[in-house]
Amino acid sequence: MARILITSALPYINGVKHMGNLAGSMLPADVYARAMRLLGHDVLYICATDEHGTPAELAAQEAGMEVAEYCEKMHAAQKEAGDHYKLSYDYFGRSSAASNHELTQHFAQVLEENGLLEERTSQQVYSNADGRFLPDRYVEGTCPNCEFEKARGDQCDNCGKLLDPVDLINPYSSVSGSHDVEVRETNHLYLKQSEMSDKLRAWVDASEGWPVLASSIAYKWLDEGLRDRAITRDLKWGIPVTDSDGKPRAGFENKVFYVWFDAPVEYIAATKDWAAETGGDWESWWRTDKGADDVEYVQFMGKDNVAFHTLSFPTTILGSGEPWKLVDRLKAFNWVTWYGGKFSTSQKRGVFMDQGIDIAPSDYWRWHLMTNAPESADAAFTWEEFQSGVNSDLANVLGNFVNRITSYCSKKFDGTLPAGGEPGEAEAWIVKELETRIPALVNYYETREFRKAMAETRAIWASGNEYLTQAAPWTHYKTDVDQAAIGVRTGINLVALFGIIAQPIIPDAAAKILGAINIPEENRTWNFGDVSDIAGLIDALPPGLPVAAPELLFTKIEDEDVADWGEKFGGAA
Ligand code: B3M
Ligand code: ZN
Repeated sequence: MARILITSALPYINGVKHMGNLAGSMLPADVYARAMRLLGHDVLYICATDEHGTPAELAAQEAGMEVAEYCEKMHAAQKEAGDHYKLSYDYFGRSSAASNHELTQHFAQVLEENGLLEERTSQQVYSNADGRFLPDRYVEGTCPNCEFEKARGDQCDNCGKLLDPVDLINPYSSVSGSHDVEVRETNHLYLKQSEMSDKLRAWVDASEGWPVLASSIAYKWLDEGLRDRAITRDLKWGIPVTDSDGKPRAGFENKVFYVWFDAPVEYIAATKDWAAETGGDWESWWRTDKGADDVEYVQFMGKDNVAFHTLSFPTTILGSGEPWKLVDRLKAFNWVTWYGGKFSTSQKRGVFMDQGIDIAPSDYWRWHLMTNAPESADAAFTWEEFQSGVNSDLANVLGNFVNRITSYCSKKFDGTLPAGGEPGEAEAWIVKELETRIPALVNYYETREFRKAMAETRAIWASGNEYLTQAAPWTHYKTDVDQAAIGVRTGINLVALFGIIAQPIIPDAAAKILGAINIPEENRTWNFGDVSDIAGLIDALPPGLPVAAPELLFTKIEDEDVADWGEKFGGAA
């Protein structure tokens, strides 16, 4: 039994996330957490809302709310959305929590003591109309390179050149549109990442089990040379910059820490809050001097977050000189696209988590998004594939199997698991099938290869239908009830097995299946025992066990549904 700490990238606070966000961090983390729990590991799955930064302030302003009030409301909305999709967080925290203020300020302090922070002056665009300094991407103007008139301060979308907002010609605020902007000097704390680069490279070199997507991003940044970066911002909402005595730092009274400095620290702070609520021992998960040595820490995230998790946050951790746990395994995802394009709220393209749940049960989304996980490349969502995956895999393969054999058992064997009969050729076939497939399935989960884990799951379900074709209890029933009995008994044992392996992906349907055949909670774990005894596994249930057909498991998605959804949420153009 291992101790596994799991975090998924913190969803940003400014709105309920779309299906692509769900697929690229929270959902796979949840599926992994569930599988590892079933395998008997001690799992802690932590997530939180990421609540600071300019976009939060602007979203609150647009909603006509105080930012604190807005964040509270959106945190609740995101928590609810997560519940709808059965995300089994052990704790869902908030980066604005007191614990994170304290810990973020602590990290800044030790970094400063270690000589890794420095105050530097820079020039930044200030908008008089908005009464705020503007982050680079909120300044627009004419590109000095190509004369495109709507270039953003960080980059020109027309010619692609990376820009500095102070170089824009005729700059204006994209928040208010006001041209009443000026360049002002401002002081910030810089984290000297450049000085940490050898240490970081050594750590990346020593890492194991990162997908190429993650390590190649880390090396790209290391090879280009790490730049020192400002970890403070001229904003009101955020974590105040303090001195060692806890008082506001002189000259930083109107500044806060940069959102990407405090957000990853929230992984730790949320664990502290989890511990305060549950009596758990947070240090045993995070401090290598307090027992976290034997913890395997796995992070899930989209590819745009990789640099922050492989370089920035590790700079904070390593730079602190304190014995904090660093990530061991990092699972990064590409994008889910909407028919090959971008999700867009304003253009009504794509489905967001709060809408999805009114369209289809969470199991359908979970199955579809995991079978199409954007692991090795971007993956396009289409309603057509959503329909075909649900209909063929869930309804036809799994649903049909379960329904066929449980109904037959109800009808011909009074709804009790029959005794009698001897295993024959068909049973030998399914045993052989499962002897390779079950270990493969477990292995894919352990290595977080989700598409393969899903494909293996589907193949195991499909082997059940093949088994029934071979065993054909309905044919034998008339002449040899015992021969029929072994087919039904094996079939019902397979129903149990199929429900048990379905749990991480489609927990609701799995619970219905396992409930209908009365599998006690304690027998639903992945204690598959010795795979050399698959024969025992498929004859484990006690004869006499009451068996019923579950209520309807999966309703098929009709073509009209697809047409209707395409109209409402965008689809094939
Ligand atoms: N909030 C993800 C994003 O908004 C970001 C993740 C933080 S993880 C510490 O792109
Ligand atoms: Zn340009």
